[in-house]
Amino acid sequence: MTIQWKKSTCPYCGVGCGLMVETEYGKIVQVYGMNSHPANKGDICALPINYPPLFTAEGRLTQPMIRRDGTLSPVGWDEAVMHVASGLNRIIRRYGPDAVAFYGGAASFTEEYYLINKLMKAAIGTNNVECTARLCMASASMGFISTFGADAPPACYNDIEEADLFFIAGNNMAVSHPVLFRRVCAARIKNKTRIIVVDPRRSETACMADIHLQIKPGTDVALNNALAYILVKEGYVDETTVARYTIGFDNLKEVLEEYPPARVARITGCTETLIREAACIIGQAKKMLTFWFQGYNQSTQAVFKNNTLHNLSLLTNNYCRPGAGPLSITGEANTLGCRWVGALSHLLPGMRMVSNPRHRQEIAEYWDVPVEKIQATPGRSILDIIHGLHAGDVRALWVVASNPAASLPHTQWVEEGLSKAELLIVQDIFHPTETSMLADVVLAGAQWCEKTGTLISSERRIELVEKIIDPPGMAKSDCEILWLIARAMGFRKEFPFVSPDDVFEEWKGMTRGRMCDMSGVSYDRLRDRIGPQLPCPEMGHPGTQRLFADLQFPRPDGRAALLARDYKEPAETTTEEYPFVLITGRLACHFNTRTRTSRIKHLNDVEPENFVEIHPVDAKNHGIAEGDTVEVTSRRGRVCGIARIRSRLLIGNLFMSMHFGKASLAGDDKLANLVCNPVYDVHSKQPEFKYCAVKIAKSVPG
Ligand SMILES: Nc1nc2c(c(=O)[nH]1)N[C@H]1C(S)=C(S)[C@@H](COP(=O)(O)OP(=O)(O)OC[C@H]3O[C@@H](n4cnc5c(=O)[nH]c(N)nc54)[C@H](O)[C@@H]3O)O[C@H]1N2
Ligand SMILES: Nc1nc2c(c(=O)[nH]1)N[C@H]1C(S)=C(S)[C@@H](COP(=O)(O)OP(=O)(O)OC[C@H]3O[C@@H](n4cnc5c(=O)[nH]c(N)nc54)[C@H](O)[C@@H]3O)O[C@H]1N2
Ligand code: SF4
Ligand SMILES: [Mo]
Repeated sequence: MTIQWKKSTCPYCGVGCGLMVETEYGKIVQVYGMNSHPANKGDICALPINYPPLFTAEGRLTQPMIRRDGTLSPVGWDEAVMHVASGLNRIIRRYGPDAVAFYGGAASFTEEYYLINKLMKAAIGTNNVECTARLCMASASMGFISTFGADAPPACYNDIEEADLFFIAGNNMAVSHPVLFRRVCAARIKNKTRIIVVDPRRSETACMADIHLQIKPGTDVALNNALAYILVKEGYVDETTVARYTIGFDNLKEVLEEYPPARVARITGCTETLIREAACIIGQAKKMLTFWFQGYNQSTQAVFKNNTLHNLSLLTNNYCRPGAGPLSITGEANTLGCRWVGALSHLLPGMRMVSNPRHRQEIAEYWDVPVEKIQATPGRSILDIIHGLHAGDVRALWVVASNPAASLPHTQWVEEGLSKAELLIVQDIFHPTETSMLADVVLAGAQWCEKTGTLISSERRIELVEKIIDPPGMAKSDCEILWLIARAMGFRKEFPFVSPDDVFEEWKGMTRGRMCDMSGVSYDRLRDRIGPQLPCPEMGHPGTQRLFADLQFPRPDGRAALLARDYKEPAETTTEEYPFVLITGRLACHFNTRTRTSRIKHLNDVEPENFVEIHPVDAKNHGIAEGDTVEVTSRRGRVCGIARIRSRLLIGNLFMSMHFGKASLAGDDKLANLVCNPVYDVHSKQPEFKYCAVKIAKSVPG
């Protein structure tokens, strides 16, 4: 047959849209939305529909490379694998296991992270395993754990059509999750579902809102507390019902006294009337569905923002019923799978924690290693890995499917750290990327449709993504590269795998009886069929649509915690010298660091260069006209962009996209992270990408 169709799942964002991939004479020619998929029902956005050029795009890695005399030169796999394995072993022998670290992207398959966890946390004996979930979902994860007792997103997409109110905070879903946003918009028209948006910009999403609370950046905790204050004072809280499934109400009430709407109006810059109106809509709603994202997660108050949002759902009994609850959408395709397989330095596979002795024991038994081999303290978070590289405590870093030189804050500091590594291994599908340019070894991976593995979407749905075509040249699947290196390091017995299916079967055993139970899942079950929502404990089990429907939470007393959280200002405040707040975020036509979307003409032509959004009043005061090149400078660096004068911003705020790095011909001064602040929320270790103090000036040519 010359033309064939194969089911797949989108490799970009965490909505997990079902796709159909068409091959003609063995080449991928088209990608469509899958009509029968429950997430997207045939819909698709601009990113995957434009994927096919990427299979033959310029810069595609087809074989490994090793740096010699300053230059990266092509080598065979045997040499590359031996070089990496002996380099890692040498560093471990000389400096101990914690001198090596791993960092990966959260679009990688769960199987890939299972292998890396086993290699690092059991075979080598370090917990230095991190992934981009740290930049993306670590705060949502800690928010769930502190309020409900487990990192278990309870709601599902079908709640969208059931809800009568959407509360969307710091989530520009019109841009970042367009397919889901179209379901939100359809529900708004069909069911008259109301929408409250909280965002310092009048974002594409805010344009659809009944109420837009255009708060000053970073003030969400104060706002959520004021909303809770009004709900309590105006009698919208049924205290007897709430007391049945929560703890902490009295303490919360006491702290809320500090947040009367008049005070919070001053903190947030929103009027008291608007805050009261929003609170009344929440109080009257029967089914409120909440969405939140990087406007919450990427801040030094991130976990508190999450907690105070969950307070609103719990106080109004908007929990675990169809249409009501927190619907936490993830960023990259497998960010939930990454969390559940333990791809962060404080986690172990199957929703376990390194600090929990019982969890360590269970994992050690399963992996047949002495329990002492698994360290009892969390490894370094990614920013702490960069600190470690600077200090010489971390000597080797292995990066797979991520581009930290472009995506971490304070680029110069990150690049200097990466350059200090004795061994920097970068496993990507393209070269050069900002990170691969600094590598000692570059490993050529296979991409989407060229390899097989599983992803878990934001509504806990597991899907199999299968290999449809061969990778180009000598490129290999990430799983194969991982097990080849593990075996070459001496761990043959622990890594006997020959296919991703073998890896899945071993990993699946670790989920038995856990909230991510996938005992009822196999590659055969997933092949050509829609995957179930987890947990799915038995083969015949249909999967689980919603969690905690019985209002029993996995906390010691079975009740969710209403947490009293105080508002604090972001880490860096504006000064006379740095009077502006810079917000960074996303565009519809680019994905993250643009290694892929910059290679797709259709997408790149829409936004070929970075820009700086500025309010008309600020532009006038600084003599800036539309289209001028402007410089944005923080205490750490300087970035340039084309001025876009937009009244959708608040006066004193600027917005830049995060996407434009150095390797993409955009120029080496266009990357927003050159100026961003490398500080994090102490509870989640997620960086504050959404707030830094800057100044602005028109560029003077020459
Ligand atoms: N097209 C496209 N889609 C993507 C991606 C992409 O790169 N391109 N990336 C994917 C990934 S990895 C992720 S994590 C998601 C991210 O998806 P989103 O979080 O929706 O995207 P962002 O643009 O980073 O930020 C969202 C909003 O937060 C607002 N914000 C900033 N500060 C604050 C604040 O203090 N409070 C509040 N309430 N809001 C604030 C910003 O103004 C912005 O509108 O998108 C995913 N989808
Ligand atoms: N200023 C600012 N910075 C941010 C953010 C922000 O809002 N503002 N958001 C943060 C967030 S939420 C995220 S998730 C991160 C994302 O940060 P990154 O993960 O660093 O960004 P990506 O561009 O998604 O990088 C993915 C890399 O994997 C490669 N790749 C793709 N598929 C494969 C594969 O199958 N195998 C291999 N081996 N490689 C592959 C791509 O070529 C690319 O180099 O950025 C963060 N940085
Ligand atoms: S919304 Fe997300 S998962 Fe769906 S097609 Fe677009 S990028 Fe892919
Ligand atoms: Mo993300």
